[in-house]
Amino acid sequence: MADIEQLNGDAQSRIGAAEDLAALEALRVEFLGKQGSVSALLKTLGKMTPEERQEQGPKIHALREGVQAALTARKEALENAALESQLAAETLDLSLPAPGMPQGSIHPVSQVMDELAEIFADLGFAVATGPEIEDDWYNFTALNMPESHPARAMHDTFYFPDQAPKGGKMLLRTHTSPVQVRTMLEDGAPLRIIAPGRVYRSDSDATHTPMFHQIEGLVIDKGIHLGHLKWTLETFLKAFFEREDIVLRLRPSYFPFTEPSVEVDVGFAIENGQDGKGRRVLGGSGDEPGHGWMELLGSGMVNSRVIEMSGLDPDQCQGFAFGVGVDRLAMLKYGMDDLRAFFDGDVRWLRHYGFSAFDQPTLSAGVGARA
Ligand code: 2U9
Repeated sequence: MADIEQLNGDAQSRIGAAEDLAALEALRVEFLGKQGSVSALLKTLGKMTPEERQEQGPKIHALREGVQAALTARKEALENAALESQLAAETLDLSLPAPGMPQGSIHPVSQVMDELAEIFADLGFAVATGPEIEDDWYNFTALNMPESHPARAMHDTFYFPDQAPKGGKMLLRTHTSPVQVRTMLEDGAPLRIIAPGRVYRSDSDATHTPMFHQIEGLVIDKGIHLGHLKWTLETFLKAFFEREDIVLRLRPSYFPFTEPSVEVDVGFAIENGQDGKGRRVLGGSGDEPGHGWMELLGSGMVNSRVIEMSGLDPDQCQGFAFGVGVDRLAMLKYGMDDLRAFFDGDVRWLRHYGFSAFDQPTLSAGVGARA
């Protein structure tokens, strides 16, 4: 009897203290294996008198079951602990860059698009998108450029050979303006949207690529006037270039979709034909000493015929619109000088001018802040 209790106590405490599965297996063999101490006790039952067996049998069987249960419980505990430590060691943060792998980068055009969306979201503008393959009604006619209108020649257009469903011509959009026409037809007034995206013109030299990026803005409401346009552009450009000393000059111009139309120049300081960073200034007219103007964007009050063709009443609502090349904005802000390099996919250029995925533009950190 004393043997059984002693053996049980010994087995339970050693099994409970087994440090790994190998140690536990050794204990199983020591107690329950063929030559094991518990098995040896079981064998003694055969040599006992029936009375002894009746008394000792249940105790020895209980001992064996208790040892077996302790082995099973300890095995489960050790396996769970092993799994926990494996899971902890193999933690994988999928949001981190893969170690040893080549790093991708965010293209300056994508970065500037994100910066613009952030700036205009703060001014209450929603982002609108639409198809890059358009028909000529949305791209031209609705924008006051009817068939045979000379203004159509201002855009060198890529046409498709097939006809549009309504009989017109299919084309690659030459500006993002058809997105605003579609949004006006669908949502009506009031409206405050920006339409960023790819546009296509048959044009190719150092400053023109057949595909480029535009962002256009449109505000439609009651009582909108040129003052709203000027304030919006000033606020946008100050946020984008992250400086308060931005001065604008509005010059009369002509676009078929706006009346009046204004081209907007940004003022900058010139010292000896150079800007503040020592770069030679190109295109500055320099009509004031120490100061030059750079043409940046086009804009105007939306032509009443465009408002009408977009399903709204020009006596009830007015609007302003503007358009600017995103690639050009990126070149000015981040100092690239050749537009064609934007679309070469040269990894050295991308590594140099690209952004980290962590450089998320936010107004609080400054839209151009690098992480
Ligand atoms: C609607 C009505 C009016 C958008 C406008 C411009 C002036 C403009 C150019 C800037 C450089 C194109 O990328 S660029 O070559 N854009 O000068 N865009 S007003 O006017 C609209 C748009 C939509 C319904």
